[in-house]
Amino acid sequence: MESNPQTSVGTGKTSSEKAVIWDMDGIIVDSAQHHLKGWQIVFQKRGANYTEEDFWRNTGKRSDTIVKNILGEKISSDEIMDIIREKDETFRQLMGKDIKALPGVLELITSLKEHGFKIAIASSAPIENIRLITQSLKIYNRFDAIISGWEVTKGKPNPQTFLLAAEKLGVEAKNCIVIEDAISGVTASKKAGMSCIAVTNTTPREELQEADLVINTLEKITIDDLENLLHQRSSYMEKSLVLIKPDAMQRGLAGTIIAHLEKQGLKLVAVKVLHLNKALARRHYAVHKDKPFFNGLVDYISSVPIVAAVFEGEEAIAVIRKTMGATDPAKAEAGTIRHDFGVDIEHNSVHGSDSIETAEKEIKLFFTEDEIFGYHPETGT
Ligand code: RTP
Ligand code: MG
Repeated sequence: MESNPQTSVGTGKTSSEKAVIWDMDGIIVDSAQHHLKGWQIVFQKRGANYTEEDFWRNTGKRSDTIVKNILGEKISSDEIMDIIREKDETFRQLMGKDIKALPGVLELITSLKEHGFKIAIASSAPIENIRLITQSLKIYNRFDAIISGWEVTKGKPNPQTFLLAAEKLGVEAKNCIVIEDAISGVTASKKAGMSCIAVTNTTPREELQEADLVINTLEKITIDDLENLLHQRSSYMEKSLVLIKPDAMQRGLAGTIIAHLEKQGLKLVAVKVLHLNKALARRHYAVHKDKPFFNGLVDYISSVPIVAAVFEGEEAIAVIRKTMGATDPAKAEAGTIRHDFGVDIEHNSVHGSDSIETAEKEIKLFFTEDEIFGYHPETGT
């Protein structure tokens, strides 16, 4: 018996490490027909029909979800476990005779390890299936972490499986690429804030468009393609400082403004209430120090306690500037924060950084690194 791949919990804060997280069924092996057969046998015994269409609709989902989808929510958890055990035993008997890696898989795993990528399996399958397949392909020990469907409370399309994989690997979500064939897996990877390559092994191309890259086979994927995906992603992901200005604070609009920004898909990664002193106000608005309105602006922003926040997301800076609207509320487009809540050019409710460089400087004025939490959109958990 081979030893367990490393499963220690990382800090999640390392920045240079990168990882590829593999789905197993439909990506590493073509196991669909054996799964279908296994399900058909157990469902038939219980008087339910399980068509190929049912099968494809449920692909990528965890077994307990599939049982409930077919036999109804009322079924007891003991019975669910019996059905799944029986199905998996049948599956492993059928699969055991027929384990072949899909084209390009073994070569890509070797190449990833040579190029310093960490690799994990994050599958909805039980650990017995993962062991059977990876041990028979002699790749079990190559993985730095293995997550089975039963280690999470919510299966794909919830992002938990992938977030746990990233945590075990000690690699930030934005530096992870998921390889998936199922729609639920692609959705989970995007909710986890990861890049995604979808392979059309089991699902038509047009249904996988949420992925960053859709390909027909892993044979053609190169390390350069993967590096490009990560680079593309890191250039989209931005942080921006947002201040809720005194006029909005005095009218109790902080929550409303934060909600507006969250609705744009931005994530709140740091927030505090503070009363700016003049020195901090001057440093924050230093670019305007020679403008006639500078002193008034400094007095205003330091007049009462305000909210400072950091938002993160794809092109966060542009998204926030657009959501805020023009500096002068009178010129701001309808529906923008400044149009809806701003009073005049000074009392314009909100500040947002205007470039990547200013965002970096401004965030450092208000927050230490420990106060900022990385992109970690654990939706529904
Ligand atoms: P902010 O920095 O506050 O997000 O606003 P912004 O980028 O849209 O505008 P910016 O040009 O950076 O100006 C900073 C703040 O100065 C005040 N201002 N007053 N009286 C004036 O002509 C004038 N021009 C700018 C505004 O309160 C603006 O938010
Ligand atoms: Mg500005």
